Amino acid sequence: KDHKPKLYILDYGAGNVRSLANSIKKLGYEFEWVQDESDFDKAEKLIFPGVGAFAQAMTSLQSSGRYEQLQRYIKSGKPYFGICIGMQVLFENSEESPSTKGLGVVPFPIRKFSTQDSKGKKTVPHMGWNCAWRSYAQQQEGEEEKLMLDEDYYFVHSYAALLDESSPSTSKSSISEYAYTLSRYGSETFVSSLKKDNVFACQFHPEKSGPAGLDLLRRWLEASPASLSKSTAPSPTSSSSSDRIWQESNPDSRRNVGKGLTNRIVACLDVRSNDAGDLVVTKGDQYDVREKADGGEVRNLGKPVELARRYYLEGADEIAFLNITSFRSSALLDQPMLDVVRKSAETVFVPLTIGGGIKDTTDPDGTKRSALEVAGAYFRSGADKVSIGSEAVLAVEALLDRESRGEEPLSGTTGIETISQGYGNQAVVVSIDPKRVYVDTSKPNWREDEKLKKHLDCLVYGDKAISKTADEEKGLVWWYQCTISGGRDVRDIDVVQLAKGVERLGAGEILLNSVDRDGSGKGFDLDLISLVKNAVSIPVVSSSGAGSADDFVEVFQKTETEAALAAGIFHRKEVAIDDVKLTLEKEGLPVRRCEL
Ligand code: 1PR
Repeated sequence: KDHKPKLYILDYGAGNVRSLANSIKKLGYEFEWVQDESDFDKAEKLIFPGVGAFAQAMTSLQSSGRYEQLQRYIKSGKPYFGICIGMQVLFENSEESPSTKGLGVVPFPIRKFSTQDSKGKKTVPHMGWNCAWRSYAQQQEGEEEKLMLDEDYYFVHSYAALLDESSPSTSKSSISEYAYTLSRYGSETFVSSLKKDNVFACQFHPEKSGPAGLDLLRRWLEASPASLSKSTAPSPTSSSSSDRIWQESNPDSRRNVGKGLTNRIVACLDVRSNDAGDLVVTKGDQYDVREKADGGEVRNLGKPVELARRYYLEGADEIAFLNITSFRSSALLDQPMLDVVRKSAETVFVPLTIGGGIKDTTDPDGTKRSALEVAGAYFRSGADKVSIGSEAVLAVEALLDRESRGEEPLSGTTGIETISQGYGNQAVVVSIDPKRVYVDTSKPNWREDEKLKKHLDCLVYGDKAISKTADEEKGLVWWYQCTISGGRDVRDIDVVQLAKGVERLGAGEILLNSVDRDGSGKGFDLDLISLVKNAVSIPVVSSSGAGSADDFVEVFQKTETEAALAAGIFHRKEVAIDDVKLTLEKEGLPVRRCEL
């Protein structure tokens, strides 16, 4: 009775599979990694946590001989659980790589999200917490059999099984036999999970979806192979009845089904060694982290792993660690920092970002380490994304320089490029530390100033020639200058140039700080955020200056930002994460609420 089916995980070496391993261990289950063909015979259940790109996944399955082995395993009727790319490989093909064939278990294509929506520009990748509508098949299940409940799950992907009623082969009814849940991003509807006989797969990451994701994994792990392999209830075929069934599936859900992507709240931990050499969470004002009195010690607001755990339990949608003095040493020798990520990933089941020192480095013994290697060490420790700061500024300067000389702008060698190629662009965040530079408008013809002209891009806001709330008459006009090394050095490049440049290099997200607002509690710099948000199509996390829950309402109502980050108010327990979410919810702004 107590026999636990032998569980195997298929890993092809891309990205963070440690989180899945941690989730399974946390749920009290053992597993083995698939090492050779015989493991497919021994496996009584199999999970394939695909990450990265479709073509890369398929090519690696083919070159290792796993393609046929996996196909045979699925045909054998034993339970299969695919995650993200592990779901997409089941499909016919993907727009991501039209010449690469999928496993063809689901006769349906994978396509790219549109970057335009009825509201205008739409951010791709679809990154964050979104809900799933239960399908007809799911409604036929008893409470015990259900794999998913009405919760939000964490998604990060640019391609999906998109429904398109204009073609019979991509309509809702053509997929209703397979679809377990549907989700919506903007005006597009896609299959967020599927279940057909022994195959279950989800587009989101259960191992990163907090208690809801752990619950899904637990239900699948607990279910007997026989019950998981039962043939699926027949689905309605007429599109009008399936429409009704999808939409009325959750009449009394408190989760406001159909609300779409939620506004993300990120807790940020700036980490550095204090004067005694211990790694502490610190917090500065305008990047100065030392106490003003008492001998000017580094402010100590707690221990990194403990604080990360606290924020997970309090409902943070993501956690970011910034190793703020990392540029002084080699990241790979920084074992305490790798240890912080490793230990945090054991108890934190939402996405973890790690920043600081992600660049090409040389160890004291002369060994060269590429940014890709450094990032790889963090991914293997449990990070989902790496954040690149100073190096991103230098990389964009070099890109603009090559472009101005008429050369190929993309060198293919920068950390942003190599890491996004190896692990997908969703894994690469660029952290920007801009500072306002005020312009002396008392000078006649200040707009003609040669140096300033270069930054006109930044000074242009919509149809105005200056920043939105800037007051030209009072001489309050500014642009945003980029800095490196934690705000210590300024560079001659503005924030819009940088944001556009890193998007071209392959960054998947921007973490937008403000040196002026950091630690001030004055609220987010809305001008800065709109400026950057309008310049790029990738998600922007707004950071610096949060002083109250209302500041979060303001940033989500007045800008198009996808996420808002705070540090000081959370560390000092001035505002709880759930209070921020409650306040947002009251204002009709969708958020993920979870009960632990
Ligand atoms: O340049 O790639 O090694 O990365 C270094 C990273 O460390 C960058 O992401 C940079 O932003 C960060 N950093 C460097 N020095 C500091 C510092 O504070 N002295 N911190 C620093 C950045 C800003 C946010 C902060 C928000 C919210 N701090 O991390 O959490 O401003 O704060 P608030 O809510 O209290 O206002 P590289």
